[in-house]
Amino acid sequence: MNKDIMLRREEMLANMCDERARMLQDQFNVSLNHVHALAILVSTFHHSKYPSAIDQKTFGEYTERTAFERPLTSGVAYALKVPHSDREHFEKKHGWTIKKMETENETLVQDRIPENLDPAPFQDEYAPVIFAQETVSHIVSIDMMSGKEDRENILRARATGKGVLTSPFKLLKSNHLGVVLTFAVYNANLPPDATPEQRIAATVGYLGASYDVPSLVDKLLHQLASKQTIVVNVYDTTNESAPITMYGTDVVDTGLLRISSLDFGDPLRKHEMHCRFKQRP
Ligand code: WA2
Repeated sequence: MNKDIMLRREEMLANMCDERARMLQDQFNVSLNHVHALAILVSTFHHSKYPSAIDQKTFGEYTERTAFERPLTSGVAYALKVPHSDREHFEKKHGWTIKKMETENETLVQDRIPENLDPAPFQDEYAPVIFAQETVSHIVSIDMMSGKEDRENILRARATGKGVLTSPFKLLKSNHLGVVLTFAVYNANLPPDATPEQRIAATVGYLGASYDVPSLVDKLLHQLASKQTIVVNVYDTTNESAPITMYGTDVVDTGLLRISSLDFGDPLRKHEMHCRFKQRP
């Protein structure tokens, strides 16, 4: 093929891929900022006001009405930090027991409603969801610390004060891989240089958002007229030797490959977008 045409093809693929990567990154960043603001909302109107100005109904309505501000998210929820010593009092007050997250035996577990889940076994502390957007109401009363990915996120979010992301994993009641973004909620306005110990001690809860990556990225890419031209894959490349596919199907080698970088704001996680033309020239 003509060298000039080859170069232009390469440039075209690079531009299309970079544009899509930037769109995805920007939309993620927009929703990250709004999830952060929700964490401050809960701190202000639930923890710093007596009596609290937020209950499930208020939280459900507010998060549903502001869902347009959080592109790519499938739902937001708030989990409370409950030490074991407070468990009995907490369960009496809410009229339900803290439930264990069950991920094994998917088909059966997927259909279970919270009332039928097993109580969480003894732990030093729990993170039961007390408020949820309608779209993720199935996680209310579940101890988020009983799920591996959610637990790691909670521990890292509260020690750092930053928004943190999980590796891709299968979300509850979803057939897709997704990720969870978590912000800790503190009972005081901590200085930016607070130590992890001070942060952990000041933690009162965790505001989280779930991202059903395949359906949400699909929606985003459909807004652009490129579906017929290029194939897009998104990977979690945190472990360079074992990338995890977050979006897209098996790769067919059609010659050119463009890798655009993606930054979702969590320095511990690395992501990439890979683009190819659908057809060989
Ligand atoms: N949200 C929705 N679906 C899930 C999930 C989750 N976590 N985990 C597994 N499936 C309340 O970080 C605190 C949300 C966890 C926040």
